Amino acid sequence: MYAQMVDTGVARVRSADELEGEEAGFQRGIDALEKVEATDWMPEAYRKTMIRQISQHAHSEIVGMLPEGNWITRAPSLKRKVTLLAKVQDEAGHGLYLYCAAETLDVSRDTLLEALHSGAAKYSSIFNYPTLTWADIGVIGWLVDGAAIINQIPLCRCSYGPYARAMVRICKEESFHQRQGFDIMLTLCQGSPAQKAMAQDALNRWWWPTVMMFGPPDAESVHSAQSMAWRIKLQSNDALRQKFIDQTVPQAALLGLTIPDPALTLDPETGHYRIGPVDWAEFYRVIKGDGPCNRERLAARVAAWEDGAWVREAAAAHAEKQAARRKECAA
Ligand code: FAQ
Repeated sequence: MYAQMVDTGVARVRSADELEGEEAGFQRGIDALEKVEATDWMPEAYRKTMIRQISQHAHSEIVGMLPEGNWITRAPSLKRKVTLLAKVQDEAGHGLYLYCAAETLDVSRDTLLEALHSGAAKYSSIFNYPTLTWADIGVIGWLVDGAAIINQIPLCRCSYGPYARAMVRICKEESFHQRQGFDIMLTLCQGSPAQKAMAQDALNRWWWPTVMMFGPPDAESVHSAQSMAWRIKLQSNDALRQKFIDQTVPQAALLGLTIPDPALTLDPETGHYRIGPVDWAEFYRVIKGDGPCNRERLAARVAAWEDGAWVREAAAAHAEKQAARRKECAA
C-alpha cells in the first residue's frame, strides 16, 4: 500500500560528458536555466519523475483538505469559519492547478486519481495525523503551510515550466494560510491558560511530523541527486528542513511556546538551530500506509469521489450538449 517508487529507469546520475544527442541538449538547456515546456523533447525518466512529484503534490493538496475540513463546522467564530472555508477551498484550487500541470505530461487525471484511490500513489505524510482540537488548525497553518512555503518557493524556479508557474500562485496563497494559522496561535497564546495549554499540546503533536514533511535525510533520499541535476529540486531535503527550523524556533518563542525537543540548541558557530534525533521509523511507517489516519483519509477520498459521480456525469452531459449546439450553429 502507498508504495509508489516509480521506476524512472535512472540507475545513477550521469555526468554531462556521458550524455549524447537529445539528452545532452536537454541537459544543456537545464544548465542554462531554460524552462522545459510540455511540447519540448524530454527524457522519459524526466517525464516520469515530474508526473510522480506533481501528482503526489496534487494528491497532498486535496487530501490536506480533510483534516481542516473537519473543523469548518466547529470553528469558534463566524470570522474563523469563513477564513477556514476559504483556505480549504484554496487547497482544492491548488490541487486543480497541479493536476492540470501533471496532465501536460500526457497522463490523464483519471489515471492519477485511480492511483491515489487504490493506495498506489503517495501524498504528504503530514496529512495522516488527526486534528484533535481547534489549536491543531492554528498549528497546521503556522507549521504545515510554513513548511510547504519553504519547500515550494524554490519550486517556482524549477525546470518544468507548467509546474513552476503553478507554484507562483500557490505560494502567494500559502503565505495567507500561514498567517491565518499564526494568528490563531497568537490568539490562543494570549488567551486563557487552558487555551495556551491547548496551543502547546498541538505544537507537541505536530512538531516532529512537520520536521519529517521535508522528506528523508539527504543520505537516504533516493531521488534527490537526479532531481537536483534536472533542477526539479533546487535545495536538498535537509537544507529546506534546516531553513524551516531556523525560521520557526524564534516564532515559537514569540508565542511563548516550547518546541518539544529537549536537545534543541543554537549552534553559535553556524547560527543554526540543531535538533535532536528524528524518529525516521515513524516517517517510513506513515508513508507505507500505517500512520494514525491513513486508512481514514483514503476512505474519505474514495467516498468523496464516489459521491461526486453524478456531478461529473452532469458536467460531461452539459459539455456534450454545448458541443452539439455549437455544431448545429456552425452547420
Ligand atoms: N510524505 O527521494 P525523496 C502542502 C517519499 S503540500 C510522503 O527525498 P523526492 C500544502 C518520496 O515520494 C505538501 N512521502 O523524494 C497544504 C519518495 O517515495 P517514492 C506536499 C514522502 O520526491 C498545507 C521517498 O519518500 N508538498 O502541505 C515524503 O525527491 C496545508 C524518497 O524521498 C509537495 O509535494 C513525505 N513528506 O522529495 C495543503 C512538494 N517525503 O515517490 C493543505 C513537492 C518523501 O519514490 C493544508 N514535492 N517522500 O515512492 C517535493 O518537494 C518532493 O517530492 C519531496 C520529496 C521533498 C516531498
